[in-house]
Amino acid sequence: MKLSIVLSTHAAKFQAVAYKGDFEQNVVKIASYGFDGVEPAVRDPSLVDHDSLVATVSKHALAIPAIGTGQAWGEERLSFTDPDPKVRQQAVDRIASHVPLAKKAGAVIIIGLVRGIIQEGVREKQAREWMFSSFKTCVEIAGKAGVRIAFEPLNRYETPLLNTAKESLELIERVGADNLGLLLDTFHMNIEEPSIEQSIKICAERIFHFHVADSNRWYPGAGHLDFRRILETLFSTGYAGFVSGEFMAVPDADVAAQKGIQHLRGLGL
Ligand code: LER
Ligand code: MN
Repeated sequence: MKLSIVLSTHAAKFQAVAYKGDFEQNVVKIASYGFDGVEPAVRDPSLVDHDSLVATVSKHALAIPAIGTGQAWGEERLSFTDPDPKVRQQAVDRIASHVPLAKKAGAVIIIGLVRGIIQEGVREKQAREWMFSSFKTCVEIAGKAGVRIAFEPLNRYETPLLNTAKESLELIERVGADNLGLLLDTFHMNIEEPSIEQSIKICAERIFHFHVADSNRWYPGAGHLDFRRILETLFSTGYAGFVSGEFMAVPDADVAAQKGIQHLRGLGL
């Protein structure tokens, strides 16, 4: 099993980013714990030196399977569903600006929180239309560069828009592009899916990336999810990508990363 962990390139508010702060120092630790990759959370790619990010990660023999984009919502409130067309355009431009970095890194671009929420005074149908058209534009831009996008269903406490794997699959089918797939996250699935395993099976080859956290969003092994069953089901679909840790720094980032990898490697999958 190829394992990675989320690492922020900037200080971030989002609590489930285990690692924040000095990038290279964290990459060194992540490599020493036995991970095969890092998943950078990048708020704004124009503030990051692309060559040095990719070089720093490769220097420590790690891959970059995916790039997270949610800080653009978390820190700047950019989203596809903002009532202001300028903000919606900025959100699309921001995702488009990830394409060269993702191409250089060989990573998929994650679209999660940037879809936004249903803001006050906006009808749900309208929000869904804005979301769909922004989403389609991003997929087309990425597609031209041969970059894949992974859409992440999120639980109801973060957004009312697209909480389940099934609804997200329907969106993907409506867009109808080969470079668009799903990022499934066990934390969200534990809240929203009737059966985590069944949902993994229905998404099958559409799964482009996979996040793991336990039921309490601590490291795998700290809650009550059955990772053997979940990951056996994931691999039975033919999934050959990374399993990426996105969990809280509890009791701290280093202990969480080490305990998480110990639990997952211990499954012998
Ligand atoms: C991001 O991958 C995620 O899972 C979200 O919960 C971010 O808020
Ligand atoms: Mn996630």
